[in-house]
Order: sequence, then C-alpha cells, then structure tokens
Amino acid sequence: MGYRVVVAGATGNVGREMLAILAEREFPIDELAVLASARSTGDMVDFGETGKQYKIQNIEHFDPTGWDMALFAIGSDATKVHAPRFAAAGCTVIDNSSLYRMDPDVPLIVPEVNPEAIDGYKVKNIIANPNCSTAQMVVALKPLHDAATVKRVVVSTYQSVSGAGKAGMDELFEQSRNIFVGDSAEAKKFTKQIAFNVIPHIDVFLEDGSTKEEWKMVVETKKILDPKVKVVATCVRVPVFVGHSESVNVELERELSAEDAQSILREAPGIMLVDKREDGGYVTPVECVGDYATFVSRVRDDSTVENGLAFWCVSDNLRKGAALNAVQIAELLGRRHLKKG
Ligand code: 11C
Repeated sequence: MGYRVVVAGATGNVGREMLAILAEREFPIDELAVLASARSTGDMVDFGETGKQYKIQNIEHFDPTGWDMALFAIGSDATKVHAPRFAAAGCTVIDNSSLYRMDPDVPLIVPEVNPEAIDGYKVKNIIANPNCSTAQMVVALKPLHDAATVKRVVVSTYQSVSGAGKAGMDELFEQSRNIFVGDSAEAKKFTKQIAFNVIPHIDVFLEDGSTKEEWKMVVETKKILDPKVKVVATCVRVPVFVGHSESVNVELERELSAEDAQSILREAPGIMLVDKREDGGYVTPVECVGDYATFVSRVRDDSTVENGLAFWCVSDNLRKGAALNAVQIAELLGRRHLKKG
C-alpha cells in the first residue's frame, strides 16, 4: 500500500527532478497528481524514465482532501496561497520555497543532519526544504560537527545558473552562442553578462551589504545544524549549467586532522569523498549532475586558525539541493509518521 502524492510545479527544473527521483527511488505511490499553473494545464509530463506520462492539472482548482503529501516547487508567492490550503485539508506540504524555512513552527529538514526535527511538522502540517547551497554544505559539516564541533564557517559558493530556473539556463546558452557569433550578450535574468564571467550577487541585497542568498546560508545552517555555528558566506553565480560548488573553511572546537576528517567524511551518509591529492583527484560540477551525493574533495588543514580545516564540496543543486532532499523528507515522513501497509 502506498501514498496519494501530489507534485506541484511539475513543469519547472525542480518539479521535473522530483518526478524523476520519486520514480527512481520507487517511492510507494498509489496515486499521483501533477499540478502547475493554468498556463500548463493539460500538458503531459514524464514520470521519470518509467514511460508513464501524467496530465497536468490546474493547482487553482485542485482539491487536496484525501491526498497524503504534496511536494511543492512553485515559488513563494504561489506557496503562500496554496500551502495553507493543502495543509488544512490534511495533505502534508513539503515546500521547496523559502517562505516557511525560518518559521519556528515549520521544521527545516536535511534528513542526514536533523531527521528528528521533522516531528514538529504537525503544528502547521508543512515541512520546509532548505536552499540548495545550504543543503550540501550542512551534509558535509554534520560529521565534522559531531566529531569536533564546528564553531565558524567561511564559505564561498560557485553556483550554477539552473539555481535561477530555466530562464537562467537559457540566458547562459544564448549569451555563449551570441558571443561566439559576434552578437551582443544582453543580460536579462542576471544583472551582468554570465557567459565567460562570474557574478558575486545572488538574490536581493540586504541592508548590511550581504545578499539574501548569503543570509539564507547563515540562518538556515543555524536552524538545521546548530544555532551556535557562525557562518559568513559569499555567493557567486558562475557559468555552469547544473551543480553548485563551495569552498569551505571551518574552525573547530577541538583538533581534527585532515586525515581524520577524510576518514569521517568517507563513512558519512550522503557524502562521497573523492580526494586523491593528484591531478584530477577531485570532483567538479559537471561530474555531479544526476547524482545523489554531496561530493567532498581537497580536504586539508587550514593553519591560519586554531583547529582549522578547508575543503571543496560539489552537488547537483536540482537534486540534493532541492528535489532529492524533498523526496528524502517524504521518505522520512513516511517512516516516522505516515506508515502505510
Ligand atoms: C540559486 N540557491 O542558486 C538559489 C536557488 O531559496 O530556494 C534556490 C533559491 C531558494 O539561485
């Protein structure tokens, strides 16, 4: 016996990955509804590589009564309208937008890091999925935190254009082609040319000079991992289609050698350590696409602080950073609260 599952936002980058991952992981589904806005109603979407297709229904007219869970990838504005409606009807919402992440009555979950926090979901019947750049970082930090307590993190990100949706991917493709043929590289989605360039700006600016993407990394890490951890982030958009990379420097409470950190990371859930200290002995974003893991490479001592470590981590931002984490939350919800059969 399985679940009655809704995927909302099924036409977007993340919604499509949610469908693919539900199929790949053989999530127990008795009935599946795929929803989107009126614009896409009636279109067909693939259920991963199963060969099955589903007709998109208009979320505005969908009655969630009797459905077990809904995976939302519809952005904050639509989530504000529909998440309370679904939750009140008894359909647990697993939301990929930023709307509820910092709500104290909504658990923000990365299953490898804080699975027990899901038990608080009943207050609003909503569970939040973190920002992609936070998710992969906390997966890598968790085993180090358990071993030697992370005090402070300095992270610089190298974020792919798929984080900005299909429009971001189209802009990188168009600009790259236009530059090759000598046409103008007009910026529309991004604030500056992204092809053959990097942009130190993701999401809106805040009063203190940081950006909202950087702020999310700070506050979400505290909520998921430990409120005592200090984080400073610089988030940068790079001309990569899929896969976010991060350069992370960590200051620990207790000494942990790079070799011990490697051993711990090698065994940790959700992590694939690829760290050969030779040409090509590390992972780059093009190699992580379609994978579930958070790849960690370049683990080394940072001798500029006491008990310092530095590492590189890479993950598919549409998977661990979004759709995979949402499906893992659905699996966790099933195991802990909505047992079937
Ligand atoms: C990006 N991290 O790469 C963003 C996308 O809060 O869920 C996801 C934004 C979010 O642009």
